[in-house]
Amino acid sequence: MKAQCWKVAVAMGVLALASGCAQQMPAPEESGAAENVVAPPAIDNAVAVLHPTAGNEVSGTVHFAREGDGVRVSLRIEHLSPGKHGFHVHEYGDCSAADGTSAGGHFNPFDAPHAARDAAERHVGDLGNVTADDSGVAETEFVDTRIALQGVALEKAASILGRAVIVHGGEDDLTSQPSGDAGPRVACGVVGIAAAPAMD
Ligand SMILES: [Cu+2]
Ligand SMILES: [Zn+2]
Repeated sequence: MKAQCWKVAVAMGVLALASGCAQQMPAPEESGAAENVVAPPAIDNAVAVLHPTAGNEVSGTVHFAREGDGVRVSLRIEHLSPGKHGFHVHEYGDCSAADGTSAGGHFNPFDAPHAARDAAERHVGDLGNVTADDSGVAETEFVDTRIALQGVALEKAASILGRAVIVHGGEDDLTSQPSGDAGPRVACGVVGIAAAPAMD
């Protein structure tokens, strides 16, 4: 970049680069490998499509959307037994095992105890329970400030991209270690990057 251009760039920020000065920048191919490494973009939306583990029929969709200082979780899960079911983010985005155990334990990057979603100390993945009605459907939404999406930096929060959402056959008692004694894993889905929701 020529010296004149630097002065304009300093004065105007990136706008200068977007206009005339940009044409004097070296093309990316010419500038060496290091400059082809870009910071990961911020992610505003993610989704986990839940598939049943062996012997179960539980399925559903969980949407994650950045909202203020947190992430809004919106879910609909079907074919559950009526009542409460443990609902967590587990460490690995691997639903390959028939019983879902390949997803590992609860996502716990800060070495905290298992606890309720509103506890001061908890696994990042501790999202408590979802409650299915008499027809086996759980449908709810809430905002959580401990799970995050890429590009969000909150205290004691961590990105859940690439991890797995697990739904359990039983209720998370919110106290038993290490995972709330919530019973078998009945559905599993990997958290992936999603498009922004379509506007109505
Ligand atoms: Cu779990
Ligand atoms: Zn936990």
